Amino acid sequence: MKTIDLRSDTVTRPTPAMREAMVKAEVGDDVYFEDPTVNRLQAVAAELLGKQAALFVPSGTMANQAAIAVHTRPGDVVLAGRNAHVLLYEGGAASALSGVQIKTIGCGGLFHADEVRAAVHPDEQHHAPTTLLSVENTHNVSGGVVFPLEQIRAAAEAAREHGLALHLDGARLFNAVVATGVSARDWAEPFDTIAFCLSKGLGAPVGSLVCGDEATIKRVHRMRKRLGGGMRQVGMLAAAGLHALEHHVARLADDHANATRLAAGLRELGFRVEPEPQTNMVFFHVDDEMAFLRATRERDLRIDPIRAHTFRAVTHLDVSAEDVEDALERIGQVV
Ligand code: TLP
Repeated sequence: MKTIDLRSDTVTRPTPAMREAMVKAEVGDDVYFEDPTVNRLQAVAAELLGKQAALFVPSGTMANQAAIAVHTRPGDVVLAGRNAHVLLYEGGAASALSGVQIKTIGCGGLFHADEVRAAVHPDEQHHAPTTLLSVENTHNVSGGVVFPLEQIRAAAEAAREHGLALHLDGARLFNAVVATGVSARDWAEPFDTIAFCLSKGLGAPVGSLVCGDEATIKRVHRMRKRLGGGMRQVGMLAAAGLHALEHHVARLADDHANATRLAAGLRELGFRVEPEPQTNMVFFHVDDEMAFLRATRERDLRIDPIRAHTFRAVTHLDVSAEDVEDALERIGQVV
């Protein structure tokens, strides 16, 4: 039986065409700025997002944390949506490495401008300075929901009124692009820095980019070195990223259609699916998590719980429409 892995879109393996691009990549020592493929990827990413510069980093976590480090000083407060990845899933890096406190606002990962205004501490000695607003789009733990653009713009305006810097955790930015038709450039416009991942739905084996203006990216570059993320002949990985940006963006629509189909099928089987999938994630309620986990694993179906009684199924490059039907059949045997 074929294993169907819906745990995350991080599990994708490079396609034969991507592997070929990787093998053929021209390389050099990137710490000396001499890797032509990395340089090309960074130029393409900066152009796509409408920013002056971009930096290739090993992971989404390093992208976010290097950006947080350059926008803040120890003791500062960073505002972020509830259950933000930067708070929950990055090993405590924001407090351990940057010494900042993350204060969550809003509901379901989203928030409004007035919630930003209300959360900023007064500029007074008792309070820690609030210096950064971090937005996650699409929002992972809320079910891959898209943060509406107008709401981002209003929140960004509120943040600017108080002198906050703005960071976008756009690990799955291109899912938002494909789901809405809004360009990456438009999504990126309100932000000083944007992190996006090549290694999720885009299907590259590794890598993320941080985009922003020249001066900020120069500081992120120094931070990458400090974090041990200075890499050498990584053109082979950058080639995978270039291939992903060229060939794997439009096809994210297939993942979204597969998620919609999976949600419908789960409902037919009696599961409560919430929220309605907007991108490539399906969250559904299960009473007995352990029994469901065991029974699905026995059928070579991998889906993990994301919190009590809630499973997250993520569609991606290595899951076809047939696999979704197959997965539903296996789940049907379980219930
Ligand atoms: N998310 C992973 C796990 O860490 C939970 C996943 O399977 O979804 N921002 C967001 C919104 C993310 O979802 C992730 C990864 C990251 C940042 C971090 O990326 P990596 O794993 O490359 O450090």
